[in-house]
Amino acid sequence: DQALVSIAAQPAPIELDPRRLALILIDMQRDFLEPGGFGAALGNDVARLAGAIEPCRRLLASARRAGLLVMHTREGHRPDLADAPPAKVLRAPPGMRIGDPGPMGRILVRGEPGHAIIPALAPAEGEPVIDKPGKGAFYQTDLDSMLRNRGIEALLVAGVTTEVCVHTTVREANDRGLRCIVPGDCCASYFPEFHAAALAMISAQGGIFGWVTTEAAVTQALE
Ligand code: TIU
Repeated sequence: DQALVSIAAQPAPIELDPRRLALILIDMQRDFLEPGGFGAALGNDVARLAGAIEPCRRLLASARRAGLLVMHTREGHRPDLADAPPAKVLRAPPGMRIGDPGPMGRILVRGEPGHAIIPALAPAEGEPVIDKPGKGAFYQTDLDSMLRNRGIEALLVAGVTTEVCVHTTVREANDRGLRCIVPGDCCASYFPEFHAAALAMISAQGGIFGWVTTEAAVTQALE
């Protein structure tokens, strides 16, 4: 089939129909990437995530050029915090919890400046933005219906953080029968060793959760 593309990946190259492939960019929000947000409130060095921005920008451009379905997620909660589990809220110190005021507005709350996707990766008109209360993009969201309605069979999953929201989403998608391809350079973690281990876990055992690749390999395949 001439419509198929082959992406170089670990543990093996993967052949895909780009009409059934979507890109989902996970949580490239100011709350995780900039000082004063949720990521920093949890005690992390947010500068560790900056390296993923430029690869994500190139990946996004390639996906748009190839006409893929492009989706974005944002982790966050209702302003009344009714959807925020106490177990999640109480994990940060008082004054730095979800809903508390910070330099980018209330931490991890929808509609606040910190909740926004960083300007370099701003969603384009018509690209679905999925607001999710948890780590996985399928939990309490419309994502499953959106993928079914578009006949999507495979996902390029990128964003932050590798071992938390990217991994949870890959695991959820894999159990739903979707093939997941993760460009590792388009992901980042506050813990470099977790980033490396999380990618290794995906492609181990013959690709137990999916395939690991790079932005360049995806871009080349989609050209
Ligand atoms: N803390 C951390 O590494 N990640 C999150 O809390 N959320 C996402 O990964 N988006």
